[in-house]
Amino acid sequence: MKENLIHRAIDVLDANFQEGGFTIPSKGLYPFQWKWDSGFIAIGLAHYNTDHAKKEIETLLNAQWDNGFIPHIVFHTDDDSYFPGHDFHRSDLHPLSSKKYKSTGMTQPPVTGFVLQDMLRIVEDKEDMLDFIKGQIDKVYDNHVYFYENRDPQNEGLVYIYHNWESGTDNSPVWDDIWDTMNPPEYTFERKDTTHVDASERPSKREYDHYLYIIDIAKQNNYDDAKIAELSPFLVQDPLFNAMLIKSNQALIELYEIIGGNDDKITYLKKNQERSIAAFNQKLWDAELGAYVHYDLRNNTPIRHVSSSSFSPLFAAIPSKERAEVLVNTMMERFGGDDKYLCASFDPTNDRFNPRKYWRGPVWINMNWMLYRGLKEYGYTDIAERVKNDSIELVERDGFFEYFDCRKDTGDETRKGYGGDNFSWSAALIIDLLKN
Ligand code: 2M8
Repeated sequence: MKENLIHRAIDVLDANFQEGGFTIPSKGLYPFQWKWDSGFIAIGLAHYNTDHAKKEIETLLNAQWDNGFIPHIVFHTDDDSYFPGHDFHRSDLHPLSSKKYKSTGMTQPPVTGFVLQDMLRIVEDKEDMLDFIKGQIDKVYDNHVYFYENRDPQNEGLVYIYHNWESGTDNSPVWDDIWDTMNPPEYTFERKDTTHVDASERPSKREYDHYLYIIDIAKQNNYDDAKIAELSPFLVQDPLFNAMLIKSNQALIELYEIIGGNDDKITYLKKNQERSIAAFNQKLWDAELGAYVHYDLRNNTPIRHVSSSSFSPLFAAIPSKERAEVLVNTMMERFGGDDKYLCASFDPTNDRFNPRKYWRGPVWINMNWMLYRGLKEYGYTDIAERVKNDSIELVERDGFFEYFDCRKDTGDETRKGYGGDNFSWSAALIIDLLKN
């Protein structure tokens, strides 16, 4: 069974690998290279095709801008089956954007640092991988410097995102609170996602109006970070995004220590790491909910909902042992009933929960992979095993889908997976879980 699932996962990844040396998340629905997808995909690839794993990271980092920024989508081809494409995003508006690659002007969670470390963990030929890392690591470091120097206007140690697409958890109910503060124009555009996936599983037209409006404001200011910080109606300190930065800081520190030299970089990372962890625990912890929450920097208010992002700090060793205990209890009480697979992407006890719609409730394999690792680190072996087994069971039964209904009994005779099929990070991370 295990070997068979690994083979099927490899088939998915190989079919999605493109001539240009990168892997699309899912055929039709997502036809380009996405930043955090690429990271998770490289982890899967490292188990069986080191060359492809390296290529995946290399092509992503080749699209880095001169200010250290790494975009969320790299438009390697002119495929017009995705909206909004490069002609809407117009990365050329920023004076330091890549002259070689068209991209978006927004980013995604900074996973690449810890991905490099995971690639080293996985491969047999450590020397060869370390050589590769030596050639790439400074680009990832520059990306972290970019975040600290441009995305932290109050110098708190926490970086902001200016768009829900930067969070990775695109239409989480968390953002509903922000949409309530906005009234964007009605845009006329042709959706492409709903030609690949049923509209009931995707964001609404009105939600897309909000998404496009925020980009318009950034474009009017040529994607200038200071202007965005001043003007964007969406400005959020996201626990998932900041946890990824912290996890990757730690990985970069440890990799630089193996490589030797680079003392100035290690010092810079350590200084920021300490500040970030302290600020994270101070500002994003909600004692009443017993969970980490998002902070709306534009409107100066916490967004008090529990989502799978609330648990991602476990993966980055952010909470103390005592706080981790409270956090895990919250998760088990709200998300962990016997009638459910771990872990829903949004609080099942909240009215906004929807078990089938995109980031509003379903289980996502990348979030489970991080949760599994975090729980294990803190000694919650049984719950970690449950997360791992639930992930494997869902994929085995429903297929390598993008997301899964978290209810064990859905009321339907036949279960199915949701969103895109043959989805790359579901395949990649199942390989890593099974080989673990
Ligand atoms: C989803 O996001 C894209 C926009 O970036 C979309 O809906 O069109 C999200 O799940 C995101 O986290 C993911 O990276 C991307 C590609 O898998 O799809």
